[in-house]
Amino acid sequence: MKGRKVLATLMVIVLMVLTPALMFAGAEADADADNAAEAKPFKLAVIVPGVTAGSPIYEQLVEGAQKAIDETPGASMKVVELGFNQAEWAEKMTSVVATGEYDVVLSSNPSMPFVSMDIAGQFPDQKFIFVDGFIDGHPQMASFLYNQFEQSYMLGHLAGLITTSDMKGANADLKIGIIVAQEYPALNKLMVPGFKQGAQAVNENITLDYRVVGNWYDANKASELAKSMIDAGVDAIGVIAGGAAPGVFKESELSETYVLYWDDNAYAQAPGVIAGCGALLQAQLVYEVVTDAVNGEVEYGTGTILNTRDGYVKFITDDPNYIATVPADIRAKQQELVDAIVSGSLILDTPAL
Ligand code: RBF
Repeated sequence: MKGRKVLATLMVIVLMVLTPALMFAGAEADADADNAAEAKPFKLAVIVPGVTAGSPIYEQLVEGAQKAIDETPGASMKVVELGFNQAEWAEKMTSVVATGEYDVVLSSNPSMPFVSMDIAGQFPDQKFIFVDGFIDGHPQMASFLYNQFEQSYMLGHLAGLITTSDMKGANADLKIGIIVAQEYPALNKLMVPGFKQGAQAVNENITLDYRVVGNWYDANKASELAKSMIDAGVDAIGVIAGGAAPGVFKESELSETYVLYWDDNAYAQAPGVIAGCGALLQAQLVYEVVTDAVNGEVEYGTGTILNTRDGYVKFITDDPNYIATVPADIRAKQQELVDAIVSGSLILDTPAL
């Protein structure tokens, strides 16, 4: 009996000693699993809502993401082009998210937070980052919107300077134009008003001829629209039309009129015709934000607006084609405006979307 009691006591002691150790071992195993999950290589899905080639804003999206991924050992990314049929975008995006493979889904344009809203509801663990778009307060989403009013105002200001000038091809009519691929809130509330107000800051009697292509690829249609505007007296045309833009370059070249271009340095695509380029530092922004995502430093639930003062929105004044195309006195006036916006002495807030 006594021996049994000792044995039982010993067993209790052994259990008391071992149990916490076993529990601890279990906890350690869990921690290992967590570490393994943390160590799992970062995977990014880059969703291009359209086609990459011909749209600098998308080319920069892919470039910036690739740079960040290349710098991260083991990380990888997949680029998925959604194509030009916007009715298919949500379905194509869903099939990417449904794989559950991607730590972050990255996309670019103002419609994408809304295209993704239901998908985010169905997949509550999926994180999304949107550039060139705005959504605030959604816990799965972080967004970055450029101050497109500023970019458009700077381009419109140069269009105003051109149409009131005696530059070759500029006529006495105070008419400028804008050719856009499609209408969307950021275009109607930020870009078109910015372009018009920039021009009217030069001369308040300037009028804006506004035309819509209907898609992001039809260069022939864009060319026809440009011709009809130019025939009506327009001598400076802004173009926001992705792959359709070269149609406007061609028509303006034939008629010796001028083009203003958004998003990137495109002067060399039509020297002497493209008189002004805005730029968004999308590759830089995407590089930074993907690097943050890899390091778990993105603040989801936030919407950030980036201004010219922050260095992410620009008007390009140092390109040789700009200097060759636009006379020095006009460049000086344009520089004054750009400097005022960069320094903050002229504040052009983004109107609400
Ligand atoms: N910009 C492009 O350059 N290429 C495109 O294919 C393109 N597709 C767009 C589709 C939608 C639904 C929206 C709302 C915008 C699109 N944009 C595109 C415009 C882009 O977001 C941005 O506003 C302009 O490039 C001017 O910076």
